Amino acid sequence: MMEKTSDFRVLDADPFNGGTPPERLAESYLTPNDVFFVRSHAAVPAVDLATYTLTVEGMVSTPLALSLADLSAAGERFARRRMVAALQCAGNRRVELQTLAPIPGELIWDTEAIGNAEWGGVLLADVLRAAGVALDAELHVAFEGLDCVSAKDELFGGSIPLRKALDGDTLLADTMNGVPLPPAHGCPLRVVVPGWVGARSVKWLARIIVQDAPSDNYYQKHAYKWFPSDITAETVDWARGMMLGELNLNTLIGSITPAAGGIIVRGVALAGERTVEHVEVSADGGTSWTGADMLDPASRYGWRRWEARLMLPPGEVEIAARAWDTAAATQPERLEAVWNFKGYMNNAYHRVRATV
Ligand SMILES: Nc1nc2c(c(=O)[nH]1)N[C@H]1C(S)=C(S)[C@@H](COP(=O)(O)O)O[C@H]1N2
Ligand SMILES: [Mo]
Repeated sequence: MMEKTSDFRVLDADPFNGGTPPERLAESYLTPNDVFFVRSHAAVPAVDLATYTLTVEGMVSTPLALSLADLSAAGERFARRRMVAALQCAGNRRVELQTLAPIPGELIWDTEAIGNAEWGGVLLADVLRAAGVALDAELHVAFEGLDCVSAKDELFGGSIPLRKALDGDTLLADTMNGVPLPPAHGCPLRVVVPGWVGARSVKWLARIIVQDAPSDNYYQKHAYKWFPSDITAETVDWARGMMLGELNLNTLIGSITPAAGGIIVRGVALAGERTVEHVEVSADGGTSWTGADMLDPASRYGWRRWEARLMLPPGEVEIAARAWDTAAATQPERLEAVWNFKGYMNNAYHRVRATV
């Protein structure tokens, strides 16, 4: 794909899926668009910008049909906002879980499926208010994209509770790092649900439906559900399980480079809707820890890069990293503690082997 760098890690050519190589993960605060991960369940849809319309329908008093001009005319109907937010696929770090048991039919991501961007657009809350949405905490806001997943004979979609949609942070974004959304990332318009799994940030957005239940879409009702560790592909009841929403606390090691007398470890950390307070690394399996320097200020939705220097004798070593959030919570030590048969939300200590 022309829009990506030559070192972009392609996991699947059709539909196009891939992400950031680990050595570039913590390179910059904002992930450049040409190395930002792509998770798409179908081909990029052809969108005619001249006739493109976003509809807002369902349980609203004034259904809307908005053109791109309606949405983007600065300061006219809707105030424009900018927000830095990390986006992460719920399946990121699945490769480690697969060492416990096979996870068939899923993309086997290492750490590629995460990025941090500055998104620009209008607030979903403002658009919902303009449509006269009922202020009922039990409602849901469903999104539908323009990409048709042929195997499912269905457009991609999903939903979030109305309380999240009205939180004043969820964006209908038309820019990414200061330029119009690239085609692979949802041009001309996508949802950005900050702090939540990437699947709810529907790309190529065409319809918003306010309704009294979560979306019936396959990607809400079936995929992107979390099941307890004792549930298997054979025993699963798809009507059960938890629809994934907020992201959990996680830290990812990007690069490990030699330094005088040891190594420098760099990575990123994020905490869903909370804030990353601290990151630490261990070279002895978690018995002792060294605090990392935080390279970015505390942020609610943006990630924080970190860097740690470890003095080590020459040899093979396994580095483990964990983060702490503002509730003084940290990550589970072992992969077994986070196992679920679909391989979502792995936030066990991140362990990477290196040679000093
Ligand atoms: N329309 C549409 N929106 C979508 C998807 C999709 O396949 N189609 N994939 C979702 C998933 S699972 C993720 S993780 C994010 C990825 O966003 P990105 O490709 O911009 O990184 O988009 C979400 N929005
Ligand atoms: Mo995803």
